[in-house]
Amino acid sequence: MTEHSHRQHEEAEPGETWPGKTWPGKAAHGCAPLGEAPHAEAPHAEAPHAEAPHAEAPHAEAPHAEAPQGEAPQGEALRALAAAELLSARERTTLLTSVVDDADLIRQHSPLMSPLVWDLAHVANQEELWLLREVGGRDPMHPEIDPLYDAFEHPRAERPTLPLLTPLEARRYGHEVRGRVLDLIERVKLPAGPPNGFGAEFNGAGAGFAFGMIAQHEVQHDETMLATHQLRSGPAVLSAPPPPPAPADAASLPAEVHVPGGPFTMGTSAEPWALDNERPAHEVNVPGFWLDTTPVTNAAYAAFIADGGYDDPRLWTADGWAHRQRAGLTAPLFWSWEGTWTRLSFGVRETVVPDEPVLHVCWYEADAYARWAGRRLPTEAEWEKAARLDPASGRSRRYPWGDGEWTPALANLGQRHLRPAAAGSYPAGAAPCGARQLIGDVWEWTSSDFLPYPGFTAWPYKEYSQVFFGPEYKVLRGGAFGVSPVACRGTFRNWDYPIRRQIFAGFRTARSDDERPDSGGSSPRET
Ligand code: AVJ
Ligand code: FE
Repeated sequence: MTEHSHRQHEEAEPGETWPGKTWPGKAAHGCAPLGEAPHAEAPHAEAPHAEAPHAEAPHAEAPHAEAPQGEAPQGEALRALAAAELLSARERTTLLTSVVDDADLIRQHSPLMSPLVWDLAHVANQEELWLLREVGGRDPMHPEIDPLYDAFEHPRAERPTLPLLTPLEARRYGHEVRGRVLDLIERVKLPAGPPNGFGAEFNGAGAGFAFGMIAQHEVQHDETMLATHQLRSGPAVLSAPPPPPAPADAASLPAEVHVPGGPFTMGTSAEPWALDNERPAHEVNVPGFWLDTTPVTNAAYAAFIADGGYDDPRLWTADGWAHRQRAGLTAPLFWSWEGTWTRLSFGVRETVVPDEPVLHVCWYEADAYARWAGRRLPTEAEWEKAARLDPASGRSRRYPWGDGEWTPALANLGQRHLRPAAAGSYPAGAAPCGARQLIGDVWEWTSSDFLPYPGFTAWPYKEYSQVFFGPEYKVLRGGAFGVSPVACRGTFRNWDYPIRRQIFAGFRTARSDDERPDSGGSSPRET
């Protein structure tokens, strides 16, 4: 596809930003000097470290109005939680890499993606680097393979040509690392630190954060591997029960909900496993706005197509129109017109379901749709305010439903279903403003560039987030059905190029208080 060949020219895959480039003693190429690489000291004895002084935290905590995180697990509870999260991530990794044969694991299903066997060994390699070496002070197990699994050394398109571990070797490596990590979790000292150790050395007070970071890394690759499965051709190998049916009130929900103007606390300094780009908590003033109650549906998106949305340059930004022309975009990725719209879903061609959120659209398509609807994409701050602000207390909560952990009744997460639920689903997970499905179902494009928050400090190294900050990447929020709850919360930030469509992304639209409703095309619910 044109779209794919175009993308092959892109460098730095955002997909591979996580713990990777600058582990101790490893030279990096390109831009940023690596002065902030994690400490590069000699191997040390396992976990005898005294608690690191909290002054090592990379930023001073500003006063903020976040919900208290009194229940943040510490000590033994943290040990159990870390082990459970790592084990559940591995169950999913194992499933995604065992439903296809070895030839399929080695094959590259799209130039946008790594062969699945690369993800498998990369996950193990990152776990070895950050947990066994950094937390546990162990020597490298197979230093010669490190460069193969450094996401910055080789773009995805190149990975099939590397002398990668075979599927058997990759599985064995993963098992060996994991066995040692489970031993380490049992024995490591997990001191109470700044919120579970963010910003503190991994061989000291930062150990708890390191385990959470690696659990989140693996589940993020589980989502990446799920996207590879969606791109792969051949008979279906994955299946899952459908999400719960839409509740009775789904059809009568208001099209949009109001969020009053005023300040709110964006980002977090209290969430124990929040990654560097989610920090610190800071106050942002967000003027009043209206937000779609649900993500934009397939039916609404089909109306945009039928109305000539793909043929009207006035609806697109200049870059968006150029991309639409070059890539020949006429409908979401995986859609095909067969007298009716059909879509390919994990190897099964099906009729597009009208009331499901639209999936596999790029930022340019989302932006054009919003203009057609007389609206715009929400900013990242608007999205987070709608999702987190509790008007009763004035505090920002962890999730739209409150501070309590996810349960399956609250949002479509965790690859339990392989599709989004109908728009209007999950009433128990609604935000105070009335918006539904802010968490789960589909990632939601926002209008915002991926930028650091005031007071940002890169941790544990610049290549996780910092090297991606700037106008080339747009922020996505909320998480999709393929995202694990351990890597999903009201503050979590994802980012990608505005042309990307293989991710599980949809969107919802917004308008400011002073922007009229229906100033442009049909609103989503009039179709
Ligand atoms: C944060 C989702 C952009 O998978 O593309 C995994 C996460 N970085 N390994 C991605 C990640 C390195 C990253 N995103
Ligand atoms: Fe990675």
